[in-house]
Amino acid sequence: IFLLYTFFNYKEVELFERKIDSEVPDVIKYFDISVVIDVLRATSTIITALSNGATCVIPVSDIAQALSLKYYNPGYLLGGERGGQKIEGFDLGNSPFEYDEKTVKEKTVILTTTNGTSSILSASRIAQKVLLASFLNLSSVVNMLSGYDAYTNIAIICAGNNGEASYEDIQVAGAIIFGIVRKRSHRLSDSSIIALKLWESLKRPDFSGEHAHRLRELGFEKDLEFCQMIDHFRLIAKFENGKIV
Ligand code: 3SL
Repeated sequence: IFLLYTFFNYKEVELFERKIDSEVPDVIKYFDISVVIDVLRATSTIITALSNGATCVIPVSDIAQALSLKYYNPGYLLGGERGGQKIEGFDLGNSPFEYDEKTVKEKTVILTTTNGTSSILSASRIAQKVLLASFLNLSSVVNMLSGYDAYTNIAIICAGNNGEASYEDIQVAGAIIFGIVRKRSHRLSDSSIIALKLWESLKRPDFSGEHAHRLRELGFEKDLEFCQMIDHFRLIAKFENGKIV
């Protein structure tokens, strides 16, 4: 059976990790695939950077690590945010509009964000393969996942918002599940059913959650409009060997 499990925020992944460590000591990677979603805005921004020709994006969880990577690789672009705002001394923030072709083509980007980059790193500890999703590359992700065999188990990891669920991330999770369940037999966890039912009731992005409000207050209205664009890009973004390509 094709299994789909949804985490509503990446801190849940850490709890899950502890649980499988104690219950199943010799299991190294529990899921075949994990799909990380931080639609506002990390995965939307990374997918934009790669679509605009960035060589790769290196996700790191903390600022010190990002700065040290930049120190040893001055040619890399250093991007990221805390509290939604560009970090002092960094080349770029976390708005997809900053990652245009002129800026990122053939460049390696180091990125650190509040929830998104940590979610990607957590995902790689529980799954063999890690993909990134957003509304921007929705159909590419659905098509890829639908092609896996019947024994595949998939974790959809919503980055969430500082340990809370994010309304917008769960919509993307629901849209992915909606795409898959029409194509093949499946079994869904309860959290996946919740995400699916949410998307079935909405049918289009509704960016009215807490994080969207905060970004609006910070003046990122255009980012919100952009991140709602379904299938703006055809792209599969994978995290492997420490890099998103
Ligand atoms: O938490 C994150 O990773 C960010 O994407 C948050 S923000 O949209 O830049 O505020």
